[in-house]
Amino acid sequence: MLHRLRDTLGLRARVFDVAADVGGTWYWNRYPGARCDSESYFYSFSDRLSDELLEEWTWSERFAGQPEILSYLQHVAERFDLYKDIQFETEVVAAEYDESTGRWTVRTRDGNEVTATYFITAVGCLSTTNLPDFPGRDSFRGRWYHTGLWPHEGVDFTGQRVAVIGTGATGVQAIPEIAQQAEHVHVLQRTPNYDIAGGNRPMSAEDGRAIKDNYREIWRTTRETGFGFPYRTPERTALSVPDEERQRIYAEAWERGGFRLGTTFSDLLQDEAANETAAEFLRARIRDKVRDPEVAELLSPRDHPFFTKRPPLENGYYETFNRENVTLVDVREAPIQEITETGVRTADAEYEVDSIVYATGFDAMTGTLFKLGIRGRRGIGLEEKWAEGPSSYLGLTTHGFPNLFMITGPQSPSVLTNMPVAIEQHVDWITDCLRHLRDRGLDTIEPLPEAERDWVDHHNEVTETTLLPRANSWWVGANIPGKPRRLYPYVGGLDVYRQICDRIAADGYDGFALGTSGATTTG
Ligand code: NA7
Repeated sequence: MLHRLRDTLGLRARVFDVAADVGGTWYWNRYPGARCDSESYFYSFSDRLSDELLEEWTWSERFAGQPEILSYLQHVAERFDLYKDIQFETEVVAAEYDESTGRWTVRTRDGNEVTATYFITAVGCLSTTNLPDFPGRDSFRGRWYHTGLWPHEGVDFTGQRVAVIGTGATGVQAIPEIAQQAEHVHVLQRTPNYDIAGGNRPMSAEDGRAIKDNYREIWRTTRETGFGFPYRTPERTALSVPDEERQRIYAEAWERGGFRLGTTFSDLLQDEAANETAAEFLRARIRDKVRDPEVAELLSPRDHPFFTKRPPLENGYYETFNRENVTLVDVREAPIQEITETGVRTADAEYEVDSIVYATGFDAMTGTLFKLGIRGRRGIGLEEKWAEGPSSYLGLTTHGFPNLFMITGPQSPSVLTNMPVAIEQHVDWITDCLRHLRDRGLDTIEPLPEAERDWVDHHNEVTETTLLPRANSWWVGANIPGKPRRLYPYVGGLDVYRQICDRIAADGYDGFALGTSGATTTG
């Protein structure tokens, strides 16, 4: 976005980041095993940014680890001379729209402020950590860590007894690594997930070359698919093929690794019976890998359909439970009651440990937006407007907050897709929009209330055609006490979404009021 604003549009732009360097998620999440669940070659900037960058950067693994992604992002920031316009270690604490001037005033924790015509949030979807408020949490005398705020110097668990709370995508990556060091690991699981085989491996020179030679086609496909992946979901439905054929299709997707399993049939997210065939395939893989049948059963999800919570990718996770030094603890049956000075007390036992790792996730999608202290017309706060849940136009803009753009905001496809493709789509759309305004001597854009209502209605209708509302996932805000239960990302598909956004732009920003700081017209 900075590159586009500054180098494409010639605008003056300033980026604020609370971190000390670029990287976002890949700056903060330095826990052992941190790795991307999208394949490296399409979890990166596309040919929209630079063919040269694609040619010169070579990924070492099929799924890149955190250090490599961070290096990549640092490389990009240097290559495009971005550092000079990014102000690090600077937390935005307020962003207020002044109706009399039509400008935003952004205040930072260190007491400085800047004013701007446009205010764009690029805060990621998973950047405010969720630390459950267990009684006694602060009394623990050992060390504790949240995976999303991991110490930069790393942590040595050698000889330690460790409790890991949480078995989402993060816990599933960290647990096998911690188990290799620690004397004993207690894995405190509330909900088992359908973990898919990751199939990570080094990238060979031939793999790398083949990908580079095919990049044009790869990126084109990512822009034409619902999940932003370079592979398409076939039209076939799960129950339209005989069981044997279905098993073969699942097994082949499983062998290839990654999210392909979720794109084997077109109706897995809509049809419960179809979904159950994939769910049972995955439960059988757990039984294959875990020696103790009781542990295997405890690791097998029964309470929610496949892919209604984000399935983690696993590389050795299930086998970890065959180790002598790893114990699975069911904290659904016997919930965590308190953190004591020496460990964790559940309803039926006490676990004495030296360290606690909270792999307990994030206040997703709205948590960080609310922390920015955004106020629009009449001083109304975004948090106040969204007290019952987000209301946006395209997940990009919201009425009452002129000239605010939210990259991968709630009600946009964002976390239900391959993020870089979703981010680039938003960045392109915002860039085109600002150019449109400038070319017409305009400088104000705000969605109309009725357009916003229609978008929210459409978002809700699409949501209801899927199984996603069934699960207590962070996608619906269920992980944060008191958070309105809504599907936060848009599930209509990035391809469909892109077409809608393009049509709105082509129609002169249909559903928006456009104007100058003095006056507005309806687009
Ligand atoms: P997730 O997916 O939100 O996982 C958090 C885990 O922590 C999950 O297993 C939760 O159980 C568990 N949790 C949270 N609060 C509690 C309490 N109070 N007691 C017991 N267990 C708890 O976060 P991740 O960091 O793993 O992944 C986030 C995303 O990052 C991931 O989806 C990818 O998109 C990348 P629950 O399932 O709620 O019962």
